[in-house]
Amino acid sequence: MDYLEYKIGVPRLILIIGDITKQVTYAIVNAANNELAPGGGVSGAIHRVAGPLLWEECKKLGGCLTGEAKLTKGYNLPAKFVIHTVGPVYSGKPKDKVNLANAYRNSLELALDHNIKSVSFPSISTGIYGYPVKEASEIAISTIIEFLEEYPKIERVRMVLHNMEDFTVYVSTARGMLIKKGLLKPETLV
Ligand code: AR6
Repeated sequence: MDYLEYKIGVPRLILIIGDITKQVTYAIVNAANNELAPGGGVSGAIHRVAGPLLWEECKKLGGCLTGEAKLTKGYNLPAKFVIHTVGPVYSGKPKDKVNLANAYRNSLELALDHNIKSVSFPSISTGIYGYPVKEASEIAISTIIEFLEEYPKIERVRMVLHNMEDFTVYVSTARGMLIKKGLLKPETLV
């Protein structure tokens, strides 16, 4: 199984194994750096598919602070917009959690402000920035669920995991949290 969908009231939280550059949602989120320069990982892949005009637009934005988010067009991507956010470089300090939660929340707020109804996230900070996947999944999933409960105008949030290992971790975190909140009955688990 490489796709799971959970209802958070009316909105859906979707966990999927895949490539963020192929997602057909209004916006995809880029795990960017403070300069919003192409870089490697997800960011490199997004810039490659979007084409050089994405970097041209990014250059004009004056960078992005850790935990904040900025919007550009999607150019040659299937997504209409890219939300660029910068996760923390993992240090093991309490501020990592705050910065990672801010990256998810500010991305969703930007989507809401622009009437963007569907968003795909990669697993921010868990690649080059070294954030342990289990810890990061708890922050990602709890922030997304809380946001969707508060703002059901966003219809779909997709977490796009790059491999089965990360997907399994995110599924286990999401199930645990949804059961605790009474949003998923243990006997309906898949
Ligand atoms: N689709 C979905 N997920 C992907 C893809 C893809 N095409 N490619 C990689 N991943 P990373 P970070 C996963 O390193 O840790 C860049 O150079 C990957 O397996 O892209 O936030 C930026 O410019 C991992 O699980 O982001 C920054 O300098 C996750 O995406 C720095 O890396 C995030 O990995 C940001 O590091």
